[in-house]
Amino acid sequence: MTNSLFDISGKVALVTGSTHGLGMAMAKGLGESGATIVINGNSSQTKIDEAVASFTAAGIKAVGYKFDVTNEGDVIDAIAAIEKEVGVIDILINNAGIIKRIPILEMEVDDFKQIIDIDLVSPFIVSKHVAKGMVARRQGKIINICSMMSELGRNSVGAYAAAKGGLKMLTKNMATEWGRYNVQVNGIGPGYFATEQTAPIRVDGNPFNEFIIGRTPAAKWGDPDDLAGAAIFLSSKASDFVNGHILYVDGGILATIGKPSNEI
Ligand code: GCO
Repeated sequence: MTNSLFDISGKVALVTGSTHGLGMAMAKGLGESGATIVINGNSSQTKIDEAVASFTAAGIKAVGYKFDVTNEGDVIDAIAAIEKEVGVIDILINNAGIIKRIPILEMEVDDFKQIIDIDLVSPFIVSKHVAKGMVARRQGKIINICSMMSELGRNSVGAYAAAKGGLKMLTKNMATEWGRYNVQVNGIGPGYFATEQTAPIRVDGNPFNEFIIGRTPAAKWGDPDDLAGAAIFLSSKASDFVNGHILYVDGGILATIGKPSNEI
């Protein structure tokens, strides 16, 4: 007897920025639970095709759409094509994002604006146009990928923190406006995960690598597959009365002030 609470079979899930990293891992988790996955990227059709091929080889129904999540015209056209060719979007994960690690005093305004554009404005754009259908159908799930930086600051990631802090509050506002139409909007806040994005700060001997392992009660970097459970939960019936919540999957970082490095 399997519990249907977590059953997302037959649902269509659009995951932005899902050709690699955390987006791909969450998309894979939803696909292995029976959802049809819409892979998105904007840098390379080859990467999209490779991601679709890897999902298909794993028995996951997947299709790819290349579009720029910061361009409203692109997003409108892509959503229309997806809903015509694949089916209505039941689940949206706003994962696409970038980071630039530059101290505020050295950061150019254009760099700051680019981070805000991709990491905060694009979830607004994509959600606005996907939610129109969800609200009309009185059903939908939206998950915004937040961050430790939705709650904490850190040297050199000021623009990213501003975007991810804003995304936390945008999530709560979407939940406020669309909850009455049975559209649940929540966030996932990943801790520190072993991905391409964190590779530069994860190298052996980098003090930050040791710092994060010491700062995380689980005493390790997260594996991208550790996010699948949270994505499935927030995409399924099991979370129908969860709204405006940021689910942190961080190995316990936000639970602690950390410990002195010499603690036994
Ligand atoms: C950094 C990291 C973080 C993580 C993640 C933490 O430079 O501090 O890249 O931003 O990627 O966002 O939740």
